[in-house]
Amino acid sequence: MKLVGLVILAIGVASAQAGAEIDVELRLLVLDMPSGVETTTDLSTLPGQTCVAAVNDSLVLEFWVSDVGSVNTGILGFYTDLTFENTLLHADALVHSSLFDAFLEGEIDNGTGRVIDFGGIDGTFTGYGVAPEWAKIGHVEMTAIDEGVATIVSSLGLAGFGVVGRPSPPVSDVQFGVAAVGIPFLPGDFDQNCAVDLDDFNQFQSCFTGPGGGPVGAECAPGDFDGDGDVDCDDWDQFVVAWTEAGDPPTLSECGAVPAVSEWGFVMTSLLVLTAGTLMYGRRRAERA
Ligand SMILES: [Ca+2]
Ligand SMILES: [Ca+2]
Ligand SMILES: [Ca+2]
Ligand SMILES: [Ca+2]
Repeated sequence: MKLVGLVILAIGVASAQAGAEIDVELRLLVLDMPSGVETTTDLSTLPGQTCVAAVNDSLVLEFWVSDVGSVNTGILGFYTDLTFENTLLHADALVHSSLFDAFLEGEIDNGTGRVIDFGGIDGTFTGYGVAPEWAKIGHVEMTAIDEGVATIVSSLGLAGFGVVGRPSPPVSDVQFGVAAVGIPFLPGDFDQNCAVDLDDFNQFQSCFTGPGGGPVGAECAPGDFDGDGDVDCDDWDQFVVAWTEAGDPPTLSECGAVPAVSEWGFVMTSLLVLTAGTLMYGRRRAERA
């Protein structure tokens, strides 16, 4: 069965010159429970999407594909591999959608933190997911097993992918999805809305303790990026990196502005001049003595 899938879809993994645009896209969605639909034109409207789970919570990872870009004929089939942190997540079951219902494949390996070749082919050979439509390949039922930030990364499975009525584009034209789950929270995201924005900045500021000023309560735990019990400028450095909005976060007065490169250049030059001056002064004193 797998061989047939390979024959049909092998062209999808054939190497070809890289195209300029994304032709096929795979998205990973983390939800509290299965969305209950298999096609949609707006993934953001699916209910129950989340980026956090408590230890022992079950969650669902859905796989959605769409034939996007300028040439869109529909997805005939798709097989994907996943990697995830097996110390944080446990994959329990694979559930295929009813769209890609032929040549079903998929295997869970919790020992290495992988889902292998999960997917199928549309048995009617008509295809699904011509943009703006998205079509669901299926979902993985998972359990959060320990605290941390789990990252789930998808790539192309052995059986590849196929599109309707044209050669499959090169895999370099496929955009693969990633997802993150904070167990029980994502650092920096105090209000658990899956973004690190101005509301979170305000909370970071009010949680600020300075070095060694903790311990911090649960409401301030998302601000303690390095887990050393305080919320200080070391944590601020990581908050700036975690910022998800356009531009930079506001300046945090306690940590000062990060000097621009040109200012750093001035600071370093000043230090060099001072150091050189001190050395010369010291040498002259030594010569006089
Ligand atoms: Ca396309
Ligand atoms: Ca937030
Ligand atoms: Ca600290
Ligand atoms: Ca800290």
